[in-house]
Amino acid sequence: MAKVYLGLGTNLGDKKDHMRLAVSLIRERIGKVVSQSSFYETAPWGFESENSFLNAVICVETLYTPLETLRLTQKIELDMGRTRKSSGGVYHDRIIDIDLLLYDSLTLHTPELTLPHPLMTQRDFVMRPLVEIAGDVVHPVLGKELRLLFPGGE
Ligand code: PH2
Ligand code: MG
Ligand code: MG
Repeated sequence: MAKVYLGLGTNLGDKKDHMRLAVSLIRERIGKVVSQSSFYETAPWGFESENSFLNAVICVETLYTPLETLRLTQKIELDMGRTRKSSGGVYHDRIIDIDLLLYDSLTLHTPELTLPHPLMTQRDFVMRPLVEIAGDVVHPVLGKELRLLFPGGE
């Protein structure tokens, strides 16, 4: 069984509802949700929008490979009504975004998927919830506990 950390984000409509639905679809389709952070209200990062985000991180135990997990999360995004996909660092408002952050201590570089998520340590909206549930997990590339990589952590 692999432990995968997923980052969830939404900035449209009933955000709490979208978060709860995403978590239950992940539980049904991907595996047991073994921990879940609080929901954090955050300002849009990397683009302008009047819609603030709700962000959270969950840890899921799964039998799926990283690429299978990616495809399953993308299908959940589509089924929940996500229309536009971010590409080339251009972001849009969204009903739900599910990102693979860490998959055990695996490092992976493919056109479809890079693990750990290459931008995660730069994003407070990822690191704050991630450190809440996985502060003692070691970043597979940087070799440090996550709580040491987050400015607010100690
Ligand atoms: N996701 C992005 C870009 N910017 N900002 C916040 N606050 N939360 C997000 O989840 C987020 C973002 C790309 O997926
Ligand atoms: Mg994202
Ligand atoms: Mg995404």
